Amino acid sequence: MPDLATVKAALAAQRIETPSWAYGNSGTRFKVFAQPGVPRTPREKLDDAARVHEHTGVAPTVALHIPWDRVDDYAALAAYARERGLGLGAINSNVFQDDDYKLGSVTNPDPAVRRKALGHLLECVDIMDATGSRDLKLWFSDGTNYPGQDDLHARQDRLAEALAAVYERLGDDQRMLLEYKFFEPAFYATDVPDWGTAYAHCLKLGPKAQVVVDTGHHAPGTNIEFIVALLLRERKLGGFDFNSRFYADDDLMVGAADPFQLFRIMYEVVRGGGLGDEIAFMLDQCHNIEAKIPAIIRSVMNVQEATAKALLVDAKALRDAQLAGDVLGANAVLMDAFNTDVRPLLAEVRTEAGLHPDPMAAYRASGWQEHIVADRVGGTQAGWGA
Ligand code: LRH
Ligand code: MN
Ligand code: MN
Repeated sequence: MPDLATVKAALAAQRIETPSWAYGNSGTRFKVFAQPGVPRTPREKLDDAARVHEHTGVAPTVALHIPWDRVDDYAALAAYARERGLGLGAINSNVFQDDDYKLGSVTNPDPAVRRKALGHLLECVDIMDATGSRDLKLWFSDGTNYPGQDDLHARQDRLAEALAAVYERLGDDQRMLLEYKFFEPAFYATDVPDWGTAYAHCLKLGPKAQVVVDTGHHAPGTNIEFIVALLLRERKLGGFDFNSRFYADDDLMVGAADPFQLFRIMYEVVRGGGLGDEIAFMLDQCHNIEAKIPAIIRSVMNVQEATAKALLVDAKALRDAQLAGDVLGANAVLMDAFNTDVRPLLAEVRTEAGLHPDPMAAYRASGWQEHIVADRVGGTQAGWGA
């Protein structure tokens, strides 16, 4: 059996980054349901993120989305975060919201639009310099809706050119994480639709270019843990955008739709030695109908629970069964870990770290929700799904 002290140490050391946009109002293209007390500024988003970290102890960084979190002084924002025990995490670029990007951003047939998009990506690296962020997250909505609309081959060339320019601009300690998504908003062909495309570009670029796996960005039935295992083996897994899905890019709470899948993913992370700092474990979610801060706390806990179960897999018993060709025995080892109730173990880890054993209860008792509802009027939209 795995050594319990080692398991606990790994759980205590785990870090999960929360996204600034999950704190703001969001919705679908049909309706944004405004909630009372949501943040009106990036600073207020950090105030809320500080609560998540205070109660979970494992969420010390916040990802920003530019321009949703545009401020005049990013170094001052980073200092504000630090004063609250937080750091600023990945900078998420946004080249999907301008009219100019109707036919694409960095793959647009018009060189002027491509220059504008590249300018934004380079500006994001400037912001990273100011915030001290390590990772630039790149997601391109670029693609085409109709066969023949544009040259698929040429679009890859344009993409490669832009990525190379961004790569060139990165500092020694900075990385770019290339995210893929199989469809939406483009419906015929997306320019970075899958891990293979992202991997091919990252491989050519070099070690500072890594693939990010957004769990909601795959076709139904895709074996995501296989992708994770493969990228880890190739040392090309840069991070996760965690969320869960029933149908497409649903952005629901991670581990809510399919906790077994999350466990299988985390098992491959553990098996591949990926539970350290090199991989960014980020949430990328929107809480449209549920209360935001508790939903983020719940999401962090879901990742912790999946991780705890993955750490509890008896590696030796599993290997013995695998080598003996014991199909049912090997499967049983994995299922035993998955079926373990790890909540008491996590409660213990929290208590040992000086935290309340139940972060949800601690948040409810803290009075923060009542405070923000009374204090904040006119919360802002996340910028997403408007
Ligand atoms: C795209 C995506 C990407 C964006 C975020 C808001 O669907 O996953 O990561 O930056 O949503
Ligand atoms: Mn994402
Ligand atoms: Mn998404």
